[in-house]
Amino acid sequence: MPDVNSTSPAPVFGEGQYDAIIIGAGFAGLYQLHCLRNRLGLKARVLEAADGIGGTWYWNRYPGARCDSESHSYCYSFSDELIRDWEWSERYPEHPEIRRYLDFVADRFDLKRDIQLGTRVAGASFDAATSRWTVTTEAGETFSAQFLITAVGCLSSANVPKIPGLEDFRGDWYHTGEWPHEGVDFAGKRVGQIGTGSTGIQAAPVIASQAAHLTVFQRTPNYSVPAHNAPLTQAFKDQVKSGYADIRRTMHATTNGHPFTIDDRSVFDVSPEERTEIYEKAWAKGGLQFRANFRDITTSLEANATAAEFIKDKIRAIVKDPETAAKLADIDHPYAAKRPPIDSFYFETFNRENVELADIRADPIERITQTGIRLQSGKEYPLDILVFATGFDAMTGPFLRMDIRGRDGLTLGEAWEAGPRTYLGLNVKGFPNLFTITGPGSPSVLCNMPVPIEQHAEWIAGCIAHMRKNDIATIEATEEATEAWAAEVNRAAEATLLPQASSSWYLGANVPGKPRVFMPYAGGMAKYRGICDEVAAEGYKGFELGKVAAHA
Ligand code: NA7
Repeated sequence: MPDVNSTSPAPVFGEGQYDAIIIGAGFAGLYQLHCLRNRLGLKARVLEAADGIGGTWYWNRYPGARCDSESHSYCYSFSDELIRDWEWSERYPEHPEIRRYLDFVADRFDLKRDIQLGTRVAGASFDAATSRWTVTTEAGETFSAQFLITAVGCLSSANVPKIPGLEDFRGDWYHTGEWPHEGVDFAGKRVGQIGTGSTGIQAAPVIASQAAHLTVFQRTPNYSVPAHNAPLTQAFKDQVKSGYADIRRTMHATTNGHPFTIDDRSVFDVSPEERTEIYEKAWAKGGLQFRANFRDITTSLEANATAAEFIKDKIRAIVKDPETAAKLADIDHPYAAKRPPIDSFYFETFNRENVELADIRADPIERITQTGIRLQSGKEYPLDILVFATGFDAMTGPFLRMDIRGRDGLTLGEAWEAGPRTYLGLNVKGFPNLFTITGPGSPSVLCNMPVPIEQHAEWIAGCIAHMRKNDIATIEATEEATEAWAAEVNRAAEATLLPQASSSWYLGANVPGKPRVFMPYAGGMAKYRGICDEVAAEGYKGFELGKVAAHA
């Protein structure tokens, strides 16, 4: 890792003048502020649209919202003191506990005084004459900074599909990613939930337990493996604290940044009986580890089919009504080619008297009416509440809703017209001194998020330290490096089954009109970290470094 401790004298500032503006106060923004201010001594400010810190966990408060990564790995790993002093209560942390954790971190490192809440960034433009960014907020405030760092998250721009008639609906409707803080009272209500991704699969069992009736509108059936969430035992908590160095090492050495390794065996190295036994054990254990039982589940269709069939059999065994079971198990993509959900009694929920599955792939929604949803067949579902668990304009959405302009007024929207183009998912050609934490083209969403976030924040801090030390004013990806990285991102995706899920948000396919480009880097976190380190060690190869005085 580059040295983040070397500093050069900080420049003198006027009002609104900063070394760095960081957009977003989730996991990424908080740690980036810590790296830049507490370690490098820079003047940095975080601008956050929400009225509280927490990023995705500030917004996602829907029933059942919890992380799919295990709590002992869904946290910062840079500080042994944090590991020592924080205690998670459950195997998978629920949203309020994650917010409490981030609050604890922010207080521990005295971050809040440099975080400006309730401040939505409207746009930013780069001035080549001064090598600085001017950042404007929706309220009309202006900030100037040498570096602009986006910590905007990958899944923060809610996707409410344009289904005709929503404006006529007389009931209440909500998107899971913008859930009211006071909660929603489902008691006695007829609820319709559109969407069966990770969110819908978490929400449905909880909504069903509270509402009079729930209809789940399913377009694409999905795999899910039990989470087996439970309170953590004291023995486990002690083991995590005493063995954290090993856990961190594993998270840094694995493809997905999780605290478990992928078995080196092929599906076909074992007999069918032994394989079933392995899958049964994995099912009983639960969690995202299911796909790590064999090395080829995510790369070979034949290998994948064995896991897929196992899960489909489980669905058919759990769900009592054969017709509903058939609809739930009629899955059209390889297991884990879309983000694999984990659940707490999702399939069991369809055995409840008050739950119904509507197959909107067979019979699509025609429109939303004043009183509910009408399908093309004419079938009507009367509803009091409509829940959109319809996901996000992933990865590029949070960027493109801001007006970001680089050299010569080039907008990010223009630069990404045919899909996002970045170098390492860290910078965009034409946008000097813009750093994009977990940006498109980096491993990001394919990983346990704190791991890629820490790696990016540290790399960016190291890069800025290098620039300060060597009197470098600007850094910008070259066209050649951008082109080569796009080829590497494609190559890495093609080596997996990931591009084979045609409706996946990894491809931008969930948002009509969005360019279909496989966005995250699928080459693995450990490999990616090595590439970034090498780029830094070789004097930031692939970047053009400009020597113009930056902070006049
Ligand atoms: P996802 O995974 O994008 O799931 C969204 C769901 O909503 C999915 O089932 C979609 O079906 C469905 N959807 C989206 N638009 C429509 C329309 N127009 N009509 C019917 N159904 C629709 O989002 P999640 O919030 O569940 O998960 C996002 C990530 O957050 C998750 O992976 C974790 O990383 C955390 P489709 O598959 O497009 O047919």
